[in-house]
Amino acid sequence: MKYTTYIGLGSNLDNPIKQVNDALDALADLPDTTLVNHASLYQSAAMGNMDQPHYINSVAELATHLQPEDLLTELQGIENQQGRVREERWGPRTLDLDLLLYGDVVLESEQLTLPHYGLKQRAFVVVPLAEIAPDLLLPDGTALAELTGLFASDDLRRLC
Ligand code: ROI
Repeated sequence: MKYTTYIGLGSNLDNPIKQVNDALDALADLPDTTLVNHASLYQSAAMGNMDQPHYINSVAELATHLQPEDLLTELQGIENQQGRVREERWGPRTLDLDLLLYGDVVLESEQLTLPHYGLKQRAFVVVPLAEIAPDLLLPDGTALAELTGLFASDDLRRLC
């Protein structure tokens, strides 16, 4: 079975634009997986602990034969490859890859929660996701288009 899955990318250290672009290249190279599309890059103030640099975020759409846990392992491999050390919660990071959605799968395990727990509340996830999947329905039936209106236009700046 091939599944459509969406990955959130974020970085605010060590040349964040390059980190996100390198991560998109790495996603395109994953086994049994195709990079179908990706959103523009967006800049935003840090959510949570504000005392850190602005973030660059994007979202990628993949078509994959990998199971969710195996995909998660691959994502952690890319994070590690790009110099990520397990840093403080809410702190700055070289590269964060979040498994946002995997088909319509709803799952809560020790390793993984699907859909990603913060998805609906985060402008830096919802806005790029809506750019590439404007008609998407979340597994609970929420239309993504309903969520985009909840964020202020200055929450995010679209770069390219
Ligand atoms: N804030 C923004 N704007 N973008 C992120 O990717 C991001 N990632 C995080 C926290 C620290 C929650 N804040 C963020 O992990």
